[in-house]
This record gives sequence, structure tokens and C-alpha cells, in this order.
Amino acid sequence: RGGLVTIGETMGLFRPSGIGPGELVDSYHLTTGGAESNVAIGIARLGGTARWIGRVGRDAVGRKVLRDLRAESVEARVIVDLDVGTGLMTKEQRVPGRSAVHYARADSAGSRLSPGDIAPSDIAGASVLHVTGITPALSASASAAVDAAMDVAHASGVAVSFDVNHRDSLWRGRDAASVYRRLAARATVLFAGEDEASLIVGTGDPRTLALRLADLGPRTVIIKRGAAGAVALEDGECSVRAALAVPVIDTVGAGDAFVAGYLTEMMTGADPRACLELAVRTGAFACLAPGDWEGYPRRDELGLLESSEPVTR
Ligand code: KDG
Repeated sequence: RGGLVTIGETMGLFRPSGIGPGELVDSYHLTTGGAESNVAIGIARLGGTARWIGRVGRDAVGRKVLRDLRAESVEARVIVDLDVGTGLMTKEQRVPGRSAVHYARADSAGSRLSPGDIAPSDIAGASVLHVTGITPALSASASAAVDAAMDVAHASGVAVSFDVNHRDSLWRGRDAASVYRRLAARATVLFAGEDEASLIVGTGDPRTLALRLADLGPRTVIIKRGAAGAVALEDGECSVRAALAVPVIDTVGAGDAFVAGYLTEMMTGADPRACLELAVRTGAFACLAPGDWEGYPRRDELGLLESSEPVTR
């Protein structure tokens, strides 16, 4: 048994060459991104084993998704949908360090994920199944795929990690909170931002939010607070960790990096304090480079944030 397995949608990502209105930047670079595959890349960069399962279209973007994941040492099991294309998203930065993301993913290949795409053997051999609240928003079949994957995980004693990752524009008036409550109750480890936690259990300070989320069922709850750090609650014990201050270029993907850091350490049996340490460090690296996952650290780079050497040779 070993490593992480995750399911979700990964899209082509148009990254602008600079800051300004999207229609006026010089050019766009095509890269890829998806919350779950970002986590898989984060784990692989840190030396862990990660597998991603998802659907892409029969197009160049789908081939690029596969290529990027394999180049990052993620075991990708891709189902090629012959009828529709791979989803796309475009980033725009009007203010340094702040990004807007626009999706073109309605009825994309990734959103057609279904329970039949989940091979029990993909899940049963892992130590952690990671899912997010994005997938159930995509379609009824994608939502059922999350449930099917969790069923296999529960039947095989695989821990379930659930990151709420609320994307308001994908829910279009549907009741996201009740879906999140149901999935949180089935999770072993739950990650939520403060706003996401408030959506599920009402407002409160981070510790109160974590306690109320733990009442839903997960053994461990982590409240992600971005630049304010993070709080982890496990078996009633609370650990608090400040963030590392870095010059922020692009925060999109930092939450996934945080999760990758946390789960990498958790899979070695480390306690929440050690998991938070790697999580905030990995999250900080993610903010230093444009793109969702490009800035994620390798093991031997983790100390660079404290290095005083302007050049290493
Ligand atoms: O966490 C970053 C991702 O959320 C984003 O880049 C793409 O998966 C994505 C989504 O659905 O928002």
C-alpha cells in the first residue's frame, strides 16, 4: 500500500505574459492546472508517490495534461473522451499578486467523469484518496464518481482527504454547503479556508470553525488561512502555524501546494505540527512563481527561503 490517489478535472491554463487587462497583454502561455492534479504534482515533487485519474478530450490540450503530469512523475490514468474537448481556464492579473480565473469548462471532458472511470484497484492500494469540492460541482456523474471513490476507500481502509475548494461560479445557485457537509462526514482529513468553513458551519474564529467541522466526523481538520498561516485540530488537540512571508507573484495553486505538503508528511506518520510545517513551506513556494504548480518545491529546495546566499554555485 502506498501513496496518494486523486480524481478530478485538469484543464488547459492560459497564463498571461504580464499584468493588465487580459485582452491587452502581449501573449499567453499554455500550461495546465487542476486542484487535484496540482496536489499530485506537489507530492511527487517532494518525493512521494501520486496517481491522478481524470478525463480529457481527444485534443492537444488533453495530450498536454498527460504530458505535464507524466513529466512531473505523477502516474496519470487518463480516460480520453471522444465526444467533447478538454476544459480551459484563463488567468488575468490586474493587480500584482492577485489573480482572476475565468473558466471555459461547461460540458468539458473532465466534467464527464463518472463512477465507471474509477477502477477499485486504483484506490484500494493507496494510503490516501484525495478529493475536492470542485468535482461534485461539475456534473451529477462527476459527483457520483467522488462517492464511488470514497466507497472503495472506506471498504479498503484508505484514508480520505477532502479539500472543500469552493468555486462559487460552478455551483450556480445550487446548495454547495449540504454537499460539503456530506463529504466532510465521510472524510478522515478535511481542509477548508475560513470562508469555506463558515459556509459549512457558520462564522467563528479558526479554532471554533475547526471544532465544529470536526463534529461532522473527520478525525483531522485543517483551516487554511493563507498569509495568516493555518490551524490543525486532531483528536481535540489544536496546532497553530504562522505562514512564511514571501514576495507573492501568484497565489493560485498555493492551497493545493499546502495540501500536498501536509499529506506528504502525514503519509510518513508525522504529527500535525510537522505536517503544518511542510504545508506552509510548500504553500509559500507556490506563491513565488506564476502558474498553479510550476513553483512547487523539490525536497532539496525547501531551505532556500532562509538562504542568505544571493548566488549558489
Ligand atoms: O487550486 C487551483 C485550481 O483550483 C485552479 O487552478 C483550477 O481546479 C481548478 C478549479 O477548478 O478551480
